[in-house]
Amino acid sequence: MMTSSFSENSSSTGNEARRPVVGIGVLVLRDHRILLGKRRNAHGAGEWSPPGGHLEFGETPEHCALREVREETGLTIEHARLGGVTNDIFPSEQKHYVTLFIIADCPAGTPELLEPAKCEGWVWCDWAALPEPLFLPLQNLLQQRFNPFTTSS
Ligand code: IPR
Ligand code: MG
Repeated sequence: MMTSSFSENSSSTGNEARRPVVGIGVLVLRDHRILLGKRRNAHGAGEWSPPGGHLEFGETPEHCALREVREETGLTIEHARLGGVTNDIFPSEQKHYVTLFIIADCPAGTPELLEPAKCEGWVWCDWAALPEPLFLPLQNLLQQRFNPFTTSS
């Protein structure tokens, strides 16, 4: 049975204008840590999220990951590879994302806060002790028991 978190039936007419969009979340790995920042001024404000953003028309997920991490942190990622996929519905914001998680390595460099209107700051977080609250796409990924450190590529 098809279910929807939105009040209207998702099969009704008029939903073409509010189809899900593709988000790219980037799991930037260094040692046994990932890079997270606390979101601000958007859905998930106050929640810890990896860098990432919207897949642009004609762009590959891997290139989007490289671009978003550069734009948001100044870091250059390496060996970008596809990780998990989540279906993320934000009923109160009327947003629906399908998020592709890209795993990437980043052996060097200090993250800079290049979009301070969108993030409070970047922190390397131990995968075994992630901060809370986590942004919904990352929560959903963890529910799948996904582990970027044990995923082969
Ligand atoms: P922008 O384009 O503002 O960076 O988008 P976003 O950070 O709201 O995109 C969210 C994608 C997630 C999974 C990091
Ligand atoms: Mg972003």
